[in-house]
Amino acid sequence: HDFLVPPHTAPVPPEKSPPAVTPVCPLIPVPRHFDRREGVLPLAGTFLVVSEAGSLGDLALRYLGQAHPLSTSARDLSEVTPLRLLLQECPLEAYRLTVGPKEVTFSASDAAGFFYGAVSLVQLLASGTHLPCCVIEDAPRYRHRGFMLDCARHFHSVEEIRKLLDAMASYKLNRFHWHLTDDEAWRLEIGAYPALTDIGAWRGHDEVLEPQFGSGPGRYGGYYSRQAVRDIVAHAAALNITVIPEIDIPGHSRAAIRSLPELLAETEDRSSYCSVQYYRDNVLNPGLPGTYTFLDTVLAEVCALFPGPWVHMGADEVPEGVWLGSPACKALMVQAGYRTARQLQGHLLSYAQQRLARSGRTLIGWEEAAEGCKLEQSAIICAWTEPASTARVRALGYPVIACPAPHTYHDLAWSSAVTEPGLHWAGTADLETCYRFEPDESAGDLLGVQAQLWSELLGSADRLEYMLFPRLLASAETAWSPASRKDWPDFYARVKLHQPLLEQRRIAFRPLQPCAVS
Ligand code: TNX
Repeated sequence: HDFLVPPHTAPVPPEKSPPAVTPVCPLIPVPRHFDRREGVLPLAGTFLVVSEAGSLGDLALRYLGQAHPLSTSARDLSEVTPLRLLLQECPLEAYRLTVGPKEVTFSASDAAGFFYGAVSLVQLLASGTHLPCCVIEDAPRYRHRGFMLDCARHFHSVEEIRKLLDAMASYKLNRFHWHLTDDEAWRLEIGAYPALTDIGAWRGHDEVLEPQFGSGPGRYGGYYSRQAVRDIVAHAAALNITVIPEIDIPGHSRAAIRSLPELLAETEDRSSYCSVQYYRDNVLNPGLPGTYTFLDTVLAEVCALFPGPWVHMGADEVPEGVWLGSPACKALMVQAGYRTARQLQGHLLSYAQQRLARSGRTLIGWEEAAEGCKLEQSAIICAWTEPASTARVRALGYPVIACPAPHTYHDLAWSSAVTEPGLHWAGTADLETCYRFEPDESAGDLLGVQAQLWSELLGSADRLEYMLFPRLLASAETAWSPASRKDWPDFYARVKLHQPLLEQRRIAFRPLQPCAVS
């Protein structure tokens, strides 16, 4: 797989760090307004909660309660710090947090706003026994602040995913895009098709899924049971995170095809193609009725398991040459008046879109889904190829999530040093490259920004965390903070403050490099 092989590189200059500054505000992402006031609030052992928020404060208090003891009554007022939750007109997800010399107050108008107030307060609590007096007024830049994890190429445990969800929430990310299927494996238990996980969830074990391994490294992998999915969805919901499952079709489907050959094979198909990752048998066939039965069955179970409003259907990287030698596809083309493979892909995706719409779900797709031009404009597109593609897809009329590979693919190597693990196909991405990404807003409203972690090379949790942190913090700041508040030297200094917090979370992050002045 040369896709996975790093290019030969010359010696790499030491990484640059920006000039040292002392940040005014320790928070990541940096809030819209932060006014440092005179004085400090000495923290008592317990917060005495006085709330007029009712159930809108539940998420916030549950989150806060894990960091600091809470109570709703006190015998001795000197032993508690009053914490007030006030309802106040303000935009969705926005909050105002006031740390006064005697008490903490936060106000918001929805559960998410109170939750993010609590998230900021928990970050401030990390500064020690005294909180700095301050007033914070904050609201997100984007509605969609995503993180995509590829659990297909390598299986990541439920425990690891919970840990990542916790980290996401503490940096105010709110959408977990869960890449569950790919060529290498199928990770989601589907009751109607046990073979999908009996066969498709295991790599390296035999000649069926991975003949290239020969006797191979031995069987490895795993899948998410329906109960595991429910646990993850519930854990995410408690952190104001919506889970977006991805079933990647029609390309990247080799594991499904090898697991269910009776549904998806057409022996007379003379098409010949090769995917970016060198697979020659990884694309579903839109000309076969079995493909639609498969989709109906899988999507019914997906909609039953995932309560969120979105389902991602992939649509990336369908190789050239596919379908054109398939009699079934030729028949469909004649019948529908199609002339290109793109139209066939559009046919399949719009079928999925209609199927999802009947269950009240909106389809999301990678950039290539926009190119068939068959989809209803409610479809949401993840623009991934390069920063300029965001505006291109917007111009086609679709709402867009900016996911440009050179800045938001955290599987890229940190640098071109031969010792750095990671992919190189879209360049390398140090913290500054990730941080300096600014989405192009000229083409209109953008739903948001998303970080991606593909996992071809992530065989362990340590490796995963090394690639992701602290780059995820850079993506989170771009997704939440207004462009005018972003400041690279200031961010760098705040990441320094956050390293001990990442350590406390037992995250195997890549430490900031102690190095030369720029
Ligand atoms: C491209 S981005 C892919 C993935 C790979 C990734 C590696 C996209 C929609 N497809 O299949 O894992 O590059 O960086």
